[in-house]
Amino acid sequence: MLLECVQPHPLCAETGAEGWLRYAPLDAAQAEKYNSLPASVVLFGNSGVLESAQSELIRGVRGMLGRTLRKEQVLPREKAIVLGTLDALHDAFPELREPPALGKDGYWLTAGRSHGFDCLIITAKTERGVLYGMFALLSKISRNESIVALDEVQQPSAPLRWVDEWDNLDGSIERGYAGNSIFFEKGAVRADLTRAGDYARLLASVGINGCALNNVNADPHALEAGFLPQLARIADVFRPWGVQIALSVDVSSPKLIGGLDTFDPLDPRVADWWKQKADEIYRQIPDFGGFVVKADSEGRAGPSSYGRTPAGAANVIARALQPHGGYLFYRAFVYDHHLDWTNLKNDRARAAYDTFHPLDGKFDDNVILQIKYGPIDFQVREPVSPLFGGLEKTNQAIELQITQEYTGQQRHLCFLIPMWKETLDFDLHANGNSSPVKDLVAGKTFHRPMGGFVGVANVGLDANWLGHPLAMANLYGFGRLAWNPDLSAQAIAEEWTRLTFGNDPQVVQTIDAMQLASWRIYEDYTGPLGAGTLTNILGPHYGPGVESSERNGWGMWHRDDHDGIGVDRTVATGTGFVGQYSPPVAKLYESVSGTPDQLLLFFHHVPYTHVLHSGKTVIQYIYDSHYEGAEKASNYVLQWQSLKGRVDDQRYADVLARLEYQAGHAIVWRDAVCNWFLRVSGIPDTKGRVGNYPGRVEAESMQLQGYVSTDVVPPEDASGGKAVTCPEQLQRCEASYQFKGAAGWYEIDVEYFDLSSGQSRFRVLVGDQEVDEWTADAQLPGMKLSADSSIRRRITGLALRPGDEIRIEGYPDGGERAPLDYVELSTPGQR
Ligand code: GCW
Repeated sequence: MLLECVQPHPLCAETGAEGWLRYAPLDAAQAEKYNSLPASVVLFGNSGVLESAQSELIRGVRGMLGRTLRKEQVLPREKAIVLGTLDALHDAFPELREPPALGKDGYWLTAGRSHGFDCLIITAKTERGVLYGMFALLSKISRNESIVALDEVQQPSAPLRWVDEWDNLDGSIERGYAGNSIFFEKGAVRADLTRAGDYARLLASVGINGCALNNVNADPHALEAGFLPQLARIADVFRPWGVQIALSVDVSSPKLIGGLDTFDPLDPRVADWWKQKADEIYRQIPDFGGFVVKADSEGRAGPSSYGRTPAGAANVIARALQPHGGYLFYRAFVYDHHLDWTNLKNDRARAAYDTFHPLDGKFDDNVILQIKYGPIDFQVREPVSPLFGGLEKTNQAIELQITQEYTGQQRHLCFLIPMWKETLDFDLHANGNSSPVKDLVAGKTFHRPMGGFVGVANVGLDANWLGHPLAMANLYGFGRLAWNPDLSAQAIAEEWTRLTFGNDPQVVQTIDAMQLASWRIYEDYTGPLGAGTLTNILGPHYGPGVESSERNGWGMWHRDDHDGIGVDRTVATGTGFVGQYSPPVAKLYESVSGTPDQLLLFFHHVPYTHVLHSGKTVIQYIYDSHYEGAEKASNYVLQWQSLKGRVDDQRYADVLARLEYQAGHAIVWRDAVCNWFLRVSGIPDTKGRVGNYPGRVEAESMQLQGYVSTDVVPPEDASGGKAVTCPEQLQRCEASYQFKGAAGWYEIDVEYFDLSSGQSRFRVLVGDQEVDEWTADAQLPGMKLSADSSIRRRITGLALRPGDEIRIEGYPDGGERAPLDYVELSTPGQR
């Protein structure tokens, strides 16, 4: 049955385009709570932001309660909802006294009386605060909370709550996993900015107040005179939602596009160029937020070309922005990617602190150092960057990554809020006392005027913004944590699920449980114990690639060899990184016994036989965690299936398909990592699983017609190190074998490779009967046979008899030669 749906409803197909702002109708019992909601809304003021607040309130109430609030110009002789700043409301409600806790961007939901009637007042010091208060009220209704006798003041923890988008002007997105840019295409700003406006609305609803539009690997053309009016169009659709736009800039722009023969930050002509450029921008975008700079990093130009410091580069640009109230975010992600890996004292983790700590106090007041949460690069587990604790006289912001670059690229479920919470709550003892990261970045610890949160979001044109329907919880959660880092991960998950899927308790409990467990599960089947990254860093940063982070200059090493694994970062015998922490923290990490198991291999090189706090050896932990993680990942499928009929069919099917894929890919990860460490360490799995796959038949060992055996590099990316491929000149190949097990019902997993260079077709036959056929058209990264492109097809409910021939036919297409890895048989419930 296909329901025609005007509004979200449990049975209607939903694309996810509304995100958490669906305003789905509440059922009668839930709606009853709001029977006494006033019928009128009065707006005091007439700015774009206030008008957004009013129209959004009307839209939300209409959606959830089926009533259209009456817009009144003046206070009516009946109850009303009132929207306006405290200043604007002063004459009508002289009794309202500004609550002491209320600051910029905060809001106050309260009650007042006018003409003897009760009013529900949404007020703030700023118009943006009124907008935020309105969204908070709608959120309460959507989550079916009471709004009786409201008297609530909420104040964001930090002034700067920004997202960065890594969009390129050609429309592609660096590390974006949900389609092309909502801002740019073919070197220009898109003609249709509807999605950009919708995005600003989503951002505003969680209190985000700034957005840098383009990739930090910045294209200087964004600053050219002809481009600025186009950017102004984006600012126009963002402005009604109180979100300032900003740009990433290349520090060499004065030379690249400015006609100067230098970009030396200390050259007065360079200073003048930046000043003229800033003035030009502000003439067209008066509320422009500022610039983001990535310099001297990963091949980007930087002040080092002239022997200048990052402070020199930052200040010259910041001074151009300062008269207009703009900010300069200077990224602390500065490191040498040509490090000598043979020198055991070299350590990329040291780079940010070594570079920026000596410059503390040298940055202007409108400069913010933007620091990734960990010292390496957005890994599934890193210790907190010591730089947060190393800046007393410099503004700082934490950079978190919403787009799941190293955490499954939105094909895997990975709710990042629990990880971010651990980071934000971590006490760096920077002031000799207590200084959790959340206070440092908000400027509270050292009384800095500015600071905050930056999330790299990378939403795209896909209808649901981030690809995986459950990944939007990370964007939502980022905004909520930036507003209030004291919220628990559980509370955030629950809010998001209720807003996104409704208030059915079974739906809420199931999705929350999946989300809350997902980071640890992802860590378990990918890279546990803080072992740097085991991800393919020389490829798409997606599947396993244990070797890829070793023996090269990128410095994301884990230093595994026959005897042990981990990077010695101690002061006593290692790289000295531990010494960048304050003494109480350094003391913890300096010793193996003080270091928590989850970070052991980040700080110490230990033998595989080292016994963890948990009582397991390192090697057995690696095996066990991968098996347990993969098993839990496959359980998501069952958990999700319990919700059939309780969430709309479209999102149900979309999530299910991704979870089924994830369950298969978790096994690819498990096998690759376990086999690697079995080979390197020579120590077998005490449970006998690694290297033994009952029911698995390698394609290369089947009877092949046309197919040829192909080595896969690195070998752990394919079962047995090999696959079969159908050679260039053939249009059809076959791999077959005889089933020798007992008669019964079976499931078959066919593991194959789906490359971006073609769309092969596969048929599976038992005897002469076709039991399945499909086209390999998944969107996976990778042009070659690898763990990045490995994927499985599960065929269930097969009655097999001894002697049956199982045959797989592959029909290659283009560069994709119908590549097959193995088939694995199991009885239902056996896995
Ligand atoms: O993690 C790395 C990414 C790069 C990115 C860089 C950065 C924009 O792989 O794609 O470049 O971080 O944060 O600058």
